[in-house]
Amino acid sequence: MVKLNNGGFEDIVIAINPAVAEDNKIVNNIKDMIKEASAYLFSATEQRFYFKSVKVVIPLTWAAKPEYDRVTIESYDKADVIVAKPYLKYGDDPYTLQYGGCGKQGRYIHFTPNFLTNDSLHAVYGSRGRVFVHEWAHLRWGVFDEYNNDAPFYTTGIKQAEATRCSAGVTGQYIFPISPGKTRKCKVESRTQLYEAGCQFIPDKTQTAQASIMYMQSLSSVTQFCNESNHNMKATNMQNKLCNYRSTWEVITNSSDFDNSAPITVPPPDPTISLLQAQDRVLCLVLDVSGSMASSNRITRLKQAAEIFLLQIIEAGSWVGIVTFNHVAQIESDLRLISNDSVRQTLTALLPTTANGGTTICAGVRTGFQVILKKYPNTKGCEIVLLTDGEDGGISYCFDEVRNSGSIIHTIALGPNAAKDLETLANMTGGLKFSATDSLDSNGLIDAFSGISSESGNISQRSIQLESKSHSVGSGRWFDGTVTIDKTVGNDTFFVVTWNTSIYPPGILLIDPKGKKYTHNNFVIDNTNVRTARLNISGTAEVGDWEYSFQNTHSTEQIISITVTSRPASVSVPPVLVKPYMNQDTNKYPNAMVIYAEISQGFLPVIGANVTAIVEDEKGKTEELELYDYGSGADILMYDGIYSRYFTSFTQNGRYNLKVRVQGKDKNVRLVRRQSQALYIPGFVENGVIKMNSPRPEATEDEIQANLGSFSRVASGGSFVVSGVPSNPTDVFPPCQITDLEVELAADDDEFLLSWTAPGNDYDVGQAERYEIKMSENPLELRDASFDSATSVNTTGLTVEVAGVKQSFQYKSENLTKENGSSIYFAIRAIDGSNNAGKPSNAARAVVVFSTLPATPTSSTGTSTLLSTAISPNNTTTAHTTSSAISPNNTTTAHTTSSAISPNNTTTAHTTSSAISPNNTTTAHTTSSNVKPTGANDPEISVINDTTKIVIIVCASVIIICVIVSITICVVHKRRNRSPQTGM
Ligand SMILES: [Ca+2]
Ligand SMILES: [Ca+2]
Repeated sequence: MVKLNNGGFEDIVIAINPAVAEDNKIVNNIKDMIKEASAYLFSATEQRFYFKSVKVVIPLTWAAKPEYDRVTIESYDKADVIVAKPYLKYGDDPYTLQYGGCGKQGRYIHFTPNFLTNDSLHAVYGSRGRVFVHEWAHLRWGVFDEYNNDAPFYTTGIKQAEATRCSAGVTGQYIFPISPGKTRKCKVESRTQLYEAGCQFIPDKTQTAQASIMYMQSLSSVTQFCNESNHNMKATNMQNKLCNYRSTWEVITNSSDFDNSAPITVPPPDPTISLLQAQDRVLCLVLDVSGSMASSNRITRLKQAAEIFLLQIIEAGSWVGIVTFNHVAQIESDLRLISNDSVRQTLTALLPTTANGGTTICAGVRTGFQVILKKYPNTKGCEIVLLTDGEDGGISYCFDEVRNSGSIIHTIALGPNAAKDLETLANMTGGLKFSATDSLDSNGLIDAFSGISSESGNISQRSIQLESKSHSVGSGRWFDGTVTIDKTVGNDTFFVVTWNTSIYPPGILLIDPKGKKYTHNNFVIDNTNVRTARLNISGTAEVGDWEYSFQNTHSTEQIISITVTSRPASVSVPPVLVKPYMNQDTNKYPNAMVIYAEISQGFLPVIGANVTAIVEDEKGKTEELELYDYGSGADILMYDGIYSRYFTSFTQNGRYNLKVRVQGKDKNVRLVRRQSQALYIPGFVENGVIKMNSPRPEATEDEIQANLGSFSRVASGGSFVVSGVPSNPTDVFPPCQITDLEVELAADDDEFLLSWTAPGNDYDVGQAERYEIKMSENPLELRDASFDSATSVNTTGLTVEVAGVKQSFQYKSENLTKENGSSIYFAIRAIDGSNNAGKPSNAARAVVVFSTLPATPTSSTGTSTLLSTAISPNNTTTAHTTSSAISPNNTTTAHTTSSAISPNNTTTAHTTSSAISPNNTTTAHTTSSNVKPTGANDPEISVINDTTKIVIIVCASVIIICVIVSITICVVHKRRNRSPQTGM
């Protein structure tokens, strides 16, 4: 919860992972880094922002020191910056996990201990303070990298390529390493018009370029972000793609931080760095036992769910107390150390089973504090799990106490009447927020309790939910399913079955992957009104598919549920984890929500999983939605392990809760190079001498492709609150912005091939009705304000696919002026059946590049102006007849022939009035038809008429020999010599 106070960022939390070995150098270097970063940021932001205070959270695994304060609401899981080892042995690249798009805050910055302690890395990343500012801009302002490891070069014309960078004024040399110490100049490949693979841009160590921090903060001259005047719009980087060709400084100046600040005239003070140490987990359950808890079986479900928490979720070594409350509060148990199973059992026996009286939430919270204060001098860093189903207008009376307590309050709202202010307690303390309905089909209360695991970063002890499912099962009927136990989990595995009516358990059959059977005889049955059967698998559970079958032996239909939890199998192998979250936790209709699920093993993204979000409203109505990691719609990056989707199916006002199910089927965990990192500089040119750094260490495929096998996960994503939903909603949700538009010049014709992922009727769900495509030489014209007035592309014949489907469209540019190296930008938007128009897409860039013609005897050469002009399908205006000498893409005779005979080909006689006039209008069509050899007015260009055929014969007879000779190589040459360039 970083605050901005008069330009100073306060309360930035940097947390060290408990697995990092104690090293004071890490802490000392963090202090130096922040101090340097503050001054650098202050100057880079024109004296607007600096770092005022930072809290470093030391893990409990480090020795205690008197200068360490106790943590309050800070935790590893919520930290802005984490210090943790990379999962693989390589990879000290600092990076920021970004998921929300341009201008949106990221999740965290990750530094490795080696990055913070190994000074030799300064040569490749620059000083740590500068790197921190680079990452901070990612995290805080949602700007993106201005380099691109995947597209390191872009073309600017014939045999001309440039390094992807900002500003373009950064100077250097393009070199190709041959052997250690030996380099040569890079070549531009004619096929791509880019530098060959392996070519590196080596910047001059000394230069004058002042921008940009998001490109190469390590250059001593770089002290600024790229701004409107020096931003490089041609660079094929994420900043241009995701921020629509705006400079990083423009994005920063559009932030709310900028609105809430002003230039500071005096130098800012040095940052204050405080050191806090994490402590043992101390938690008190504060449970509502008011009269309303007796309805809808709530008190029984509370016991079922709280039992799962006490027996299966809370980590060994934690301290737990229990308080119940109605109009008054009562201590059921003082803090007990979870040292063994009998303590867990003792605590569950103290869970409430009866309910009556009123609801006084503040009394419950205060008594929870009392329980903690009996053992500790204050409540800092302690947690309260507050469950209530009741209305209580008096919550605000204890807001101040809660705020001053330094404790974290997690809230669980049960049923539709839980107090509206409840979440405020969680919001002010950084606690989790859950809601559970009275619908038994959803297992919501068990999911809520299962989601309250420690945020210390010590995942080796974490309980992980593998399955959570409920079904209404008819008398005598079966409820079957499969749970996959993968090799990253398996310790302390519990299968829990609950039912809601019969006093006897249902028939239970559970078969492990080796065929071993478990029945109700193996389960511990609680035949009191709690109705739970629990099986704890001893040792490490067998890896593979566990099949379960439950038969309802009761005379009437009843709800049966299964919950499976487990802990990691080994301290050395991180488990696959699922973290669901939303873009916001309160939403006003008609804004859309975005649902995310981050799936990872260690810091590796897990890709290829089936991810389903289940959103339930207060009345128990559920909506299921697949989440995707394809880099379209709500998902900004493909294959980063963050699966995303818009959610707009709001049925009513109030709380909604989110649950995510994940199934991985024999998928590999794959390392995707993290975006939003600091650039690894291959070397510098110093006084004309190239000095290379050691090459960037890369993990091998074998190391990355650790086969994960199948896995199952279920995770609660907490709750959100929606207001303003009308009683009879109409369609107000437009198709989402298309973010993955790409364009290339089709290789064998004078056509642009546009491709993108179809948006939906409502953002990325459903099916839109039509598209609008615009084009311009200036991408800025294709933004919202001027999109309508930009030149339209005729989209006749273009149909709309269902959301998520990759589709393409070939567009024939009749009259397009194309100078060599000129850029043409396209943008697209979708419109739904209710005329809601989506935002214009990213502007995709095509670079028109014609290469020099090879000196073949029959082809036109660079000096053969007339011929090349006449046959060039790309040169449609007289203005270009001269430049076209070198510009046609007819590099083989076969091609020139086909160009010459193309009925679509325009001739020198044709002067186009508009530089970028597409064939969308009748004018364009007329123009085009005017220059046809036939002079036909039919705009249908696909028909070859008689006159054309004559032309074919004439042309063919003139150059027939060449056709024969070169027919087999023409395709190859064409592709080599004409180079489509995509914008990204
Ligand atoms: Ca993604
Ligand atoms: Ca719609």
